[in-house]
Parts: sequence; structure tokens; C-alpha cells
Amino acid sequence: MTGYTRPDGASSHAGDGSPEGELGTFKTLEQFIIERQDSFPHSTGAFSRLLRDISLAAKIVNRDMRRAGLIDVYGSTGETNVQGEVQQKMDALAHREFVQALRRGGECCLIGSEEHAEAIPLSSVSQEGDGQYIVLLDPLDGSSNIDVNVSVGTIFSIYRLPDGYDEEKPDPKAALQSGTEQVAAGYIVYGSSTMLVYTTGNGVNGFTLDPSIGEFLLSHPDLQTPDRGRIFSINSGYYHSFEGGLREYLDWLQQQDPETNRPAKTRYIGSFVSDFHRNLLKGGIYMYPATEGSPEGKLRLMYEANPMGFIAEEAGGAASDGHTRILEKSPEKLHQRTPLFIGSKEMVRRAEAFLQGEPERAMPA
Ligand code: AHM
Ligand code: MG
Repeated sequence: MTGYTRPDGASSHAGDGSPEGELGTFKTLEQFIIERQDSFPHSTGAFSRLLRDISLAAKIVNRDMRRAGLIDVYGSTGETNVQGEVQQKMDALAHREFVQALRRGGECCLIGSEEHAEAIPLSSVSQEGDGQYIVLLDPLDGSSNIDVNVSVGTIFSIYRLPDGYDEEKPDPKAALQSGTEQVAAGYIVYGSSTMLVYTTGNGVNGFTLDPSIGEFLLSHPDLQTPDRGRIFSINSGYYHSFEGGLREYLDWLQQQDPETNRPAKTRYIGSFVSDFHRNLLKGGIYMYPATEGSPEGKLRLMYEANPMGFIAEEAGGAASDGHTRILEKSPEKLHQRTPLFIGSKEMVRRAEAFLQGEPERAMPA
């Protein structure tokens, strides 16, 4: 046996006394997707195939990442992306792998990627599939961390092509939908193990990649995040350029008050996916606010805030820009940025109260 513990804690031996196979009762991602698909009577399987394509690209990126340092994927390409940020070789490679997998699969007609200035239409070249979906991606989030062996991730968001658009030549405007329209969203964290976490609006489920068999196995069914956590994640190096309300909230978090479990703990990896994933499991808040240098914040609404906002809400948490629910923001452009406060519900509500100048609204702790 490989030492798996079943999520229900039961013995992983078959009823006839013989040990079960390596998988025990673990479900593969594919089995899980098909089971879910069967509960939708008119499902064509297109959405299941789309998720399969995404998970395949994730495995390829994972393979290359695990060999970074041995193959030539460290460092920058020497190019800057549309955000004006230095593009890492792994950014470019991850972008290519996801685009190729979605192109081959044929279920996606339009891709928006953080690594590409314009939305990429696909259906004219696809051989199979119905091309009814739009996929928005941050192919490799936190990529400045790759060269130093720190966890990074991929974030994806799936929308349906709205009525009235031609899947053969989709107008890029079709991608500008608010987060409430997402059909699914997920992330892959390439960490000490590789996990894929996703939601279709019916709970959040996490799958761990077993590298020996190349399958994602359901390891974290029906993930829920605590209402209140003890972790806050923010780049406090920018403290002096935060607005007053946020500085007060950070000060409040750091005050000594054992009754309300303060001071809170600070944890900041600088890889949003990894910071989000830890806070989702343990309870906490991740913040990337407006700063003097980045008045709209740094993170992207369509590639980062919306998909993670959908997951956070489905796990019982919340996501806000400090004033508005992230999922209700109307996007004006693909690469739009937004301030982001995301994680445990009570912590997000308190951050909002401080930002709106009414800290007492969120009291008592
Ligand atoms: P990226 O998508 O270009 O990698 O940028 C987003 C990253 C997040 O993963 C991370 O939380 C943040 O940028 C870190 O920014 P900073 O170094 O300003 O704290
Ligand atoms: Mg990113």
C-alpha cells in the first residue's frame, strides 16, 4: 500500500479480507466528473471533456515544473507580458500547454490568458468538440517564485459562450462576463504535492495528483473554509501606501487580545494560489489592496479574483474589493485589475467595515 488514508477514515481493505488495490476507494477526477455529469439529464459530455483537457495540461505543466532546474525553464524569456511584467520561461510554457490542450479538445472557442494581450479564438481550427465554452486563465500564477522552488499555481475560469455569438469567430467581448456567470472555476497548486481544486457551483472538491499513476484522486471532498481564521496574508511592505482604513484593520489584527484570538498570524508566500489554498484550508484572509503605485490593486479580475471568488463563496467564504462583491463587478476589459479581499467570511466582512470607515459595524470579534 502507498499509505493512503481514506477521507472517511475507514480501513482501505476490501470486504473479502484482501487488501484493495493501490487506489483503495479513491475516486479519480475523471470518475468524479462523469458521475457528476450523469446527474444532468441533458448533458452532452462537452463540459466533462473540457475539464479533462484542463487537467491534462496541468499534468504536463506539473511534469515540466518538477524538472525545472534540469531542463531549461528557469529565468525570464526576456519579454514583458501585456501587464508590463517580466515573462518567465515557465509562464510562456504553461500558456502554450493550456492553449494547445484546449485547442486539441475543441470544446473551447475563446481563451483569455494573462500571458496574451488579446483573447485567442480557437474554434476555426478545432477538429472536434462544440466550442461552446470560454476559458480564462492565469497559466502560472506567482511565477517569480519558480526559480527559488516556491509553490506556484494555475487559475482557470469557465464561461459559456452567450447566445448570439458565433463559435467559429467569437467576438472577444463574449469573454467580458461578470463572475456570477462562471460555469466553473478552479486552480492547480504545484506545491509539496500537486492539487487541483474546482467548483461548478455545487461545492468545492480537491484532488491530489498521484504522480506514480498520473491521476488526480479525490482527497478533499466538499471543502469548507472556517468562517473565522487566524491568518492574514498581505504584502505589508506597502503598509505606508495603504489607505487609512486598511492600516487600521492591520493594526487591529495585530493587537493583543487572547479572547478574540489576536494577534492574528501573518503568512505571505507571494504566490496567490498558495496563499489562497492555505487560507482556504486553515481559515484566513488574503488581501491585495490598492496601493499608491497600483491604485487598482495588482491582481486581475478575470483571471484571479473571479475564479477564486467563486471557489471562496462555494466553500462558505467571501470575496470583495472592499466595497463590492467581486463576482458582481462588471468587467470592462480582459486584463482589468481589482483590489481583492478574499477568504473567511467574517474576516472579509471586517476588512470591508474598516475600509468603509465603520469598523464598529463588524464588532464584536
Ligand atoms: P502574477 O500573476 O504575475 O504571478 O502576479 C500575481 C502575484 C500573486 O501570485 C502574488 O500574491 C502577488 O503577485 C505578489 O505580489 P507582490 O510581490 O507585490 O506582493
Ligand atoms: Mg497571477
